[in-house]
Amino acid sequence: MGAGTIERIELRQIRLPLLDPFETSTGRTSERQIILVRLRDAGGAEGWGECVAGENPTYSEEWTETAWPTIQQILAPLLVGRELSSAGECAARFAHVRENPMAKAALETACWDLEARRTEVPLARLLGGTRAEIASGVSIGLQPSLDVLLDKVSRELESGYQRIKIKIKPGKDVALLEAVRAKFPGIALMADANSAYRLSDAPLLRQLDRFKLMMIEQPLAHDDIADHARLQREIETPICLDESIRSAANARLAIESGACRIINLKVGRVGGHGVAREIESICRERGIGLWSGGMLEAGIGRAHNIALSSLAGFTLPGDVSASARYFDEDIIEPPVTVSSRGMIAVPPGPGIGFTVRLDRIEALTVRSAVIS
Ligand code: OSB
Ligand code: MG
Repeated sequence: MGAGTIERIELRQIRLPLLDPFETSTGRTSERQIILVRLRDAGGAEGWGECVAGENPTYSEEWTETAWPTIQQILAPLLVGRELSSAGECAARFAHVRENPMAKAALETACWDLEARRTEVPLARLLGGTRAEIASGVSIGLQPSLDVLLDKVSRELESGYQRIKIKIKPGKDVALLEAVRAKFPGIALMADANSAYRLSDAPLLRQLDRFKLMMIEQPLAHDDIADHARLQREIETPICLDESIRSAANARLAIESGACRIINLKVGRVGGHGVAREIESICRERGIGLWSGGMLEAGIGRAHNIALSSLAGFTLPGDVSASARYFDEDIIEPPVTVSSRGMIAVPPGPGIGFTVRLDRIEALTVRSAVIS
C-alpha cells in the first residue's frame, strides 16, 4: 500500500525559543523559526514533516524565508491531489527543481510518516531500521568561557551521553580541546568547525591529533571535497563531512577521494529519507563511519532522525539528544528522552511514533497556509 492521494497540505511556521543560545563559527541562534508540514490523504491519515532550514542562510543557502515559498508555491503543488505509489516516489516529483534539499525533505519525510501511519508500521521499520535504540551524543556550542564549557561537558556526561562534540573556530580551538581533554581524558570527544578553516591551517589542525579526537567535523569550506582530501593526508584525526555532503553522488566522491572517513548524515541536508537511505547503504558497504547529525530540531524532526538512525549503517553515536536540552516544552508527546546509558529508544508505534501536540503548535504558530 502506497502513500495514497494527498488531499491537503498544511504548513505552519512556529516560533520556538531555545533555552540557551546556540553558537557556532557561523553565528548564534536564540530562537527557532520552524516550518512544519502536515499531510492528509483521502482516507484521513496524516503525515508530519519538519523543515530543518535555519533562521539565516549561514549553514547552507536555505533559510526559513526561502523554504516557505519554495514549499508553498513550488513543491507542495507537485504533491497535492495526486496519487503517490509510495513515499519513495516523492523525491522523483521534485527532481526537476534544483537544490533546496531542506524544503524538499520537509515534504518527503512527511510522505514517509504518512505511509508508515497508513500501513500502521513504525517509520523506523518502513525505512529498513533494525535497532530498538540508538546511541546519543551531544553538540555543545561555543561558550562564553572555558569554565562554562567544562561545566557543560561535565553535566552532559553525568546525564549519560556517549560522546561529546564541541564547536571550534580559529582562536577557540587548541586551548578548548586541551582543557576538555585534560579534565576528561577517556571520553569520546570530537570537534566541529562548521567550515571555519582553510587548507593553509593544516599545521594548526595537525596539532589537534594529540587530543585523540574521534573525528574533526567539516574543518574546511562548506562545498569543498578536494581540500578535505589533501588535509586528511596531513592529519591523523579522521575527517567527518557534514555541510559538503548533499547527495549520494558527492558522498561517493568524498569517500573515493579520501576526503572523509566518517559522514554526519542530516536528512534535511540531502533532501529526504530516500537519499539518506542511499548514503547509509554506501557507507555500510564501504565501512565508512556514519551517524545522524541534528539541526536544533523540534520533536517532529527529532523523531525522523531517530527513525533513520535505527538503520544498521549508523555505527556511531549521533547528535540527536533529548528535547529538554533545547526547549522548555517540545511539540511532541512524550518528549525525546535519553537513558542513563546514553540511549534513545526507537518508538514502537506507527509513523514517527510520537503524538504531535496540536495545542502547542497552535499556540506557537506565526504563519500558516493550506495547499489543497
Ligand atoms: O554543524 O552539526 C552542525 C546545529 C545547527 C546547524 C549545524 C549544526 C548544528 C549542531 C547541533 O551541531 C546539533 C543538534 O543538537 O541538533
Ligand atoms: Mg556540523
